[in-house]
Amino acid sequence: MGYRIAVVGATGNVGREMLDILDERGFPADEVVALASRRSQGTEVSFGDKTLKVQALEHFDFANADIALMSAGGSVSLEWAPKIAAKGCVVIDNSSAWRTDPDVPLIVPEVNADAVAGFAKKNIIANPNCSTIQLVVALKPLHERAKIKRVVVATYQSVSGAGKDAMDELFNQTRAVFVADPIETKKFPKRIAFNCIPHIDVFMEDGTTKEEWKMVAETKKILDPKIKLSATCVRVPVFVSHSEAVNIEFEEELSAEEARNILREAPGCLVIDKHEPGGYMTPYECAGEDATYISRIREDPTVDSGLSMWVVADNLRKGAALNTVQIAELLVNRKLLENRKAA
Ligand code: 11C
Repeated sequence: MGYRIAVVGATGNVGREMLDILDERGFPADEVVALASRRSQGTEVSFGDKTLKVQALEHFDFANADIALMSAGGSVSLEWAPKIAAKGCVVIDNSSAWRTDPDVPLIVPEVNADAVAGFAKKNIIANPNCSTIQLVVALKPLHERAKIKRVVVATYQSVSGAGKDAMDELFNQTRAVFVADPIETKKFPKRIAFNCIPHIDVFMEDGTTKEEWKMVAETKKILDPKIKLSATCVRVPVFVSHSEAVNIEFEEELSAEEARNILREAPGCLVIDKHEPGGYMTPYECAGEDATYISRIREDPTVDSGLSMWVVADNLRKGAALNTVQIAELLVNRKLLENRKAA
């Protein structure tokens, strides 16, 4: 039997990727419905070699769907996820709205697949933040071998993480620089073209940003609450793919060579680590790819057991849409949808 899938937020960056990935991976769907706000009703989106007409979220009866893949922002999700779940449709939500709810599992299939069964309490599963997903995919196999004590990470996040308008802003500002037009700033607090902005999401009381807070809270929930993590999140003038410079301190000894071998075998990871010019992954090359790429793996001699590395992934795919579809595949492969009830 095939499943009925609703993609909520189908006209956004991530919604479109969800449709592509459902098609590419041959997800066992009898029917895929594209939903968005009333404003987008009637817009066409591609699904493989077909075109889907976008329907209004408000008019769709979710009793007719098994899974809703949602990427429509936190406030839409807070309002709609419980309503959808109450119809017996399982919501896999890409926003930050449900991630810290103790009754909602926060899942990266390569890391904590078994926790998915907890979805039954609310019929909602949360997809982590993009910068967290690629980090925990790379950390998990190393944590299993040598127990991570502390992580210090600096991110280099692409503008697609802030949506389509943000991508247009980078494009328009870059063009304006070349033709000497005035630079317009709307989405970002400062010019992003030929610049870096050390600020993603809102500021917290302690001077960190919410993006940094999310990396801490989500890593603890997904991987291990004992891991200490300090993050600095930076927006860079790259269209797609987030990069991270990661420094890790372990309880047990772990050489760079062993870490490289562990990561080579780890699910979802691809090691590109030649110690020569160009022997590493960059975000530009990573766009459109599914793996989490790990490069520049080296020992940190300033602590008893430490490693530094460079981690890159496509934030719209592994950081969002692909991870969401992988969670849906988990539900199907583990036959978890069969006996579900309305939440
Ligand atoms: C960014 N990581 O790059 C953000 C986008 O909590 O899901 C995703 C925000 C989130 O701006």
